[in-house]
Amino acid sequence: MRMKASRNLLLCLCSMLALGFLYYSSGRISLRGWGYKSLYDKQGFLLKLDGSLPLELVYKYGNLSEGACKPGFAAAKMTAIYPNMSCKTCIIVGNGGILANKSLGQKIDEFDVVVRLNEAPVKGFEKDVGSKTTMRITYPEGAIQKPEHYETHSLFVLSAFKAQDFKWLRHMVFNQRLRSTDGFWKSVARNVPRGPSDMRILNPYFIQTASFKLIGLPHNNGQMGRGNIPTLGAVAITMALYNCDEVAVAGFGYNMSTPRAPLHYYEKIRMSAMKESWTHNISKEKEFLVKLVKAGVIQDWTNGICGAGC
Ligand SMILES: *[C@@H]1O[C@H](CO)[C@@H](O)[C@H](O)[C@H]1NC(C)=O
Ligand SMILES: *[C@@H]1O[C@H](CO)[C@@H](O)[C@H](O)[C@H]1NC(C)=O
Ligand SMILES: *[C@@H]1O[C@H](CO)[C@@H](O)[C@H](O)[C@H]1NC(C)=O
Ligand SMILES: *[C@@H]1O[C@H](CO)[C@@H](O)[C@H](O)[C@H]1NC(C)=O
Ligand SMILES: CC(=O)N[C@H]1CO[C@H](CO)[C@@H](O)[C@@H]1O
Repeated sequence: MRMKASRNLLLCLCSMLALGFLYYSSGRISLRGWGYKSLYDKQGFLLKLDGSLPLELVYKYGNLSEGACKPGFAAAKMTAIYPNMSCKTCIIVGNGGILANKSLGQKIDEFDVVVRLNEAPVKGFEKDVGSKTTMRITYPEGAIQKPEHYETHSLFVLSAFKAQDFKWLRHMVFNQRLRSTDGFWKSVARNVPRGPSDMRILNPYFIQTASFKLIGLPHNNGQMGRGNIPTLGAVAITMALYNCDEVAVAGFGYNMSTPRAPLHYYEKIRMSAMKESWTHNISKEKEFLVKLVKAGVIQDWTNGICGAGC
């Protein structure tokens, strides 16, 4: 009796193994017409690693050896248990003259979040740059100086690059007089018509990430200054890449082969007036922007980043 039982068990095990092998190999070589869906694609990569992961991660991880660190894994799993169905589109409106006379205003206003930089005006330019401003990211020297030139509703976001920028913000929040402009490289705004609840400080993480991780500027032993400060535009794009589902830009890119074209959309200064920058590395930053546009990470609505080149 015992013999028979174990022989039956063996038989059962054998057929299960055989079935298991058939199941496995049918997936492996993708035989058609077997009546069930393959676990593998035509190249033999695992298709169904984990249903709660987005397909591109499933593909990626199907190839990873066991124990390898899986980038984005925790975030993807969190999204599965804390779903957020709202999807946000953002546009960063740069200040470039390339925005002039393109009538993009209406399209810009359709974005959920419209980010503007420094003193870029809206009033009088609505047709080209839109009328909506969700947030205006600035540093003290770039902030709009005349209170009446601020739009009525927007978040005022300080991108602080140096210690005294925080002092400046404190003066703006508490409506205190600034004693001197010492430490600023240009005259700064003396009044920002925003209540404290409409003010924010941009997480410096985005400056650091833009500078060292994305653009690849030199660390200079931790000294911020010569050639390693990202432009505000690059910082804003980085912030958007971390916070938005889709990111577009407009008004980016200076074209030095058109020296007579306007530098900014709101003033008559020409491209040829642009000064060499001591702090920024424009060519290195351009490589970064071109990479983003080429890969389709961001959409460039004025086509100034690549021109005819991408
Ligand atoms: C998986 O590995 C194969 C062979 O090493 C490689 O050709 C393929 O690009 C890899 N696929 C992914 C999604 O990493
Ligand atoms: C935009 O149009 C205005 C009015 O037609 C013109 O004066 C200006 O030069 C144009 N700007 C550009 C950059 O084409
Ligand atoms: C910009 O970066 C490039 C490549 O790293 C370097 O050769 C060049 O000197 C830098 N320019 C400035 C102005 O820092
Ligand atoms: C710069 O302008 C020239 C001349 O109009 C044009 O051929 C080129 O594509 C432009 N480059 C960019 C990056 O826009
Ligand atoms: C489930 C969840 O977290 N939903 C949030 C998604 O994001 C929107 C706005 O960004 C919130 O209003 C929801 O509460």
